Amino acid sequence: MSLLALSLLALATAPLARAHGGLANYTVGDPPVWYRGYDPDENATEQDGQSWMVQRKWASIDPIFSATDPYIACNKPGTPGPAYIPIEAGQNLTAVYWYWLHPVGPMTAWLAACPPLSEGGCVGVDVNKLDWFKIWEAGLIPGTGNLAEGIWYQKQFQNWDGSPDLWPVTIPATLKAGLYVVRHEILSIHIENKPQFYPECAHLNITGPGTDLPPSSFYKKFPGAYDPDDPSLKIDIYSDSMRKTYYGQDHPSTSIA
Ligand SMILES: [Cu+2]
Repeated sequence: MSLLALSLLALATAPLARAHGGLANYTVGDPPVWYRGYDPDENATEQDGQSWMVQRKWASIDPIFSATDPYIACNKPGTPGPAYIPIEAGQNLTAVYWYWLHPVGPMTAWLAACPPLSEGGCVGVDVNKLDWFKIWEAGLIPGTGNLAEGIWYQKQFQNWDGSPDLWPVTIPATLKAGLYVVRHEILSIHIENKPQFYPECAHLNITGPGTDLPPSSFYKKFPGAYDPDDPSLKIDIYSDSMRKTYYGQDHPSTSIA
């Protein structure tokens, strides 16, 4: 690892004793309505099975290191709560992180349709069998520099003034109404050849007049969406060749706007 990499790591980890981070809350609308997520640092018995729980349980802030790990879908253990965030197609769903440390790697947001409530809704689904489609992505911000020294969205969305880090994603305006699992993923690639996946999932009740779903060619499984040998996962961004180029990840955006 280069000196630059080491100094970036030191910068990123020095201010906080706790490492990593995660998706703590969601907001909808303006003024925002807040929805509490799961908090691995809080007492599990006060959260498990609670009627208000919209997020799938993630018991640890630690990353998932393998693209083939079944928990890459909705983190571990990924058990569902019974509640849904109500949101209209075309509105923003904002993911709230109380802090985020890592600076480099892409961020993506995905949806997967669930059966109707009468058939179990999103509570009854196997998240490894869902058809996921990507609705949002951001990586290195164009014009800010190369992989190592440029500014990634993952770094740009951080606030170090005590305010939360906000990640707004628009629900596609013409999306078919119904129940969905939303999956936010931060992929951190600051460590050579050791990608870190940070996924969290929640349940949405999306309303609106839309009827669209993307064509099935956009659907991906988790695991399955990523090839562990993909050069964008097995990567040393601090290497000399990577300072100049980047192999983009092969997971295309959906066609619905
Ligand atoms: Cu971390």
